[in-house]
Amino acid sequence: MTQLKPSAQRVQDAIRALGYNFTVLELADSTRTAAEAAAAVGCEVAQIAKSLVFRGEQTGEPVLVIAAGHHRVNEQRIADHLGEPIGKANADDVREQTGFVIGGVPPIGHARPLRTLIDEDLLQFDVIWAAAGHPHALFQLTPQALVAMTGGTVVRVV
Ligand code: 5CA
Repeated sequence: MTQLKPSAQRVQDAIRALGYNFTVLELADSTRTAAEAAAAVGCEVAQIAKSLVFRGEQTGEPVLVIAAGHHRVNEQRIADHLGEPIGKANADDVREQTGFVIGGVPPIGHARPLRTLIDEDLLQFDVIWAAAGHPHALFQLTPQALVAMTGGTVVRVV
């Protein structure tokens, strides 16, 4: 088996450390966007668990929203869950908070623990796919494992 890039290996290690055996795949095709990721593995865009970082405008606290690939997250809904207005994190914030670059941000294995909200629509699928550290890396998992691994709260995001 070929060696994973270091950022993908970090995700693979984090998966194992959490007690799961999902396998990180590095693909020739780009998986930078949800649409590209879905095309690369042959699933519905809705089965791509995309990781979006926001921050509370009052507390500055980051929050990770893991949304179904076809959804545009309603920031007001997230604000309602958190009890403060939120804004989208910029690329530098994303990197600082997660340790990964946009297009490869995984749901786990971050630089620091992140409060996590999970799109309820991901739970309808048997399997879903998430980014695994860089824009050509993904892993397949179950929605139940996503919830358990992240300790996230399942909410409506649209
Ligand atoms: N690897 C794919 C599928 S999992 C992926 O990571 N897709 S994603 O949608 O989760 O990541 C891209 C997301 O990063 C976009 O949906 C967008 O919310 C966010 N993003 C893209 N560009 C920026 C930017 N310049 N600043 C802040 N966030 C951005």
